[in-house]
Amino acid sequence: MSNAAYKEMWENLDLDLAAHDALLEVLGKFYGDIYLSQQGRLQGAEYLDFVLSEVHGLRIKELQDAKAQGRKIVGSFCVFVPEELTLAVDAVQVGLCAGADAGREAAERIVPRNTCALIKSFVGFKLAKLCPFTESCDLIVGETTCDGKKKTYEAFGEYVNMYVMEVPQQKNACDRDLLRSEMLRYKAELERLTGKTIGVAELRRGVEIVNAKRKAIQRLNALRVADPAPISGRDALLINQISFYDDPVRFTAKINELCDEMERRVARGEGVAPKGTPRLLLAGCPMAVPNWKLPYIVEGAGAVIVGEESCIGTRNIRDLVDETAVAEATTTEEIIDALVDRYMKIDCACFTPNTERLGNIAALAKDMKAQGVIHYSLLFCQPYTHETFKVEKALAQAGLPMLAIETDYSMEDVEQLKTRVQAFIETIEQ
Ligand code: BJ8
Repeated sequence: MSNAAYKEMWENLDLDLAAHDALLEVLGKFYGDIYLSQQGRLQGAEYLDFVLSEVHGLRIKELQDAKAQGRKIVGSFCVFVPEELTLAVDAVQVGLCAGADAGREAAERIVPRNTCALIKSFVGFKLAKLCPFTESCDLIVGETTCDGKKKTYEAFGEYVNMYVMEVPQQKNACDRDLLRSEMLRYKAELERLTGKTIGVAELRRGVEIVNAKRKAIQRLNALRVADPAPISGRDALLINQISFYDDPVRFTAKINELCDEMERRVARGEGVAPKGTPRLLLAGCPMAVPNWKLPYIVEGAGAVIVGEESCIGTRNIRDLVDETAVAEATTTEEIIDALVDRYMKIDCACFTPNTERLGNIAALAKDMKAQGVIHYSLLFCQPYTHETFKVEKALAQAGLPMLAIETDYSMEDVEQLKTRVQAFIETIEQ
């Protein structure tokens, strides 16, 4: 459908139509340059192109239709918000993290300038009336992870229906208890929001859907071990990004189809870049749509990205909820225990200490046959920037070179980044 066909819907959502049109135009051009210009893409990438072209159109229409049927829309900014519970009340969960500079000035009216670009972006999108996802939400769930986010939610809560979930900062028994009680509190909040009760069957179904989604991305990542790489890092990142806002059942089916195609490609020994192309792993802060700057630079410089150690990447899909425990459970509390066990494995830099992450990055780089790691921190992101030093040391011990990059969503440093990335790739090639 054309944008004109959605105009009424966007008007009803109180978007700033002129600014929104301008945003879609820039996004379309950016997507064309970064994605459609790629050689040797999989045929299944048509799904990605379609979802992206309809990101503020058809998908928002689907959300509106779901609302008309009485379903609720829940927005989130973090992989700690358990989609399994959201699905158990037949609500729709969408990710609201944003990856563009639009709205930055508006955001700086309510959050400090030295706040990371990801936070400023979701605040700015709301204040500048640019985000139909945020406007579609009945509830927005924040979480107490980094200081930037938790203080922002206080200000953001003046504009949206906000609920904040407490996330522990350590991994002792008392922290597990805290997360468990927070899952139960979130369950009660969802039941209050929807007037539904979550029973064993509903929660099992939620786990089934989310585990299937994670398994599809695990399958995709396993295929990326092949050399030549069967998919670009850009497309793999896009798949991870889309996993946060497309319908989970449709997403899983489409990604499994794409994996079938990748399997055939691997069997033929074909890929998106010649065999022997330098292989790199990206690690660090999440890259939300349309933050494709660094992958574009890296792959434009002649390397291929074979993994993303980030929440819009492996951190969100590495661990599944234990299906045996869920099958044997007779109460919702037992299933919640299985959820807590899974969510406590998340190695976000907001934890202290966060030593598992160091081993996990080295293991992932080894599994993916990466020859180097690019550690990516957003400017003003304290948790990930702090961990840069430890990650570099751990990777050096594992014999892997690392390049540390700190950047934001602006394009001002593109040339400088290109030079640094090229030099890093040359070192690897030598
Ligand atoms: S579990 S990584 S999704 S908190 S980049 S806003 S950390 S200052 S995003 Fe995250 Fe959950 Fe952790 Fe994952 Fe703060 Fe850093 Fe900004 Fe960040």
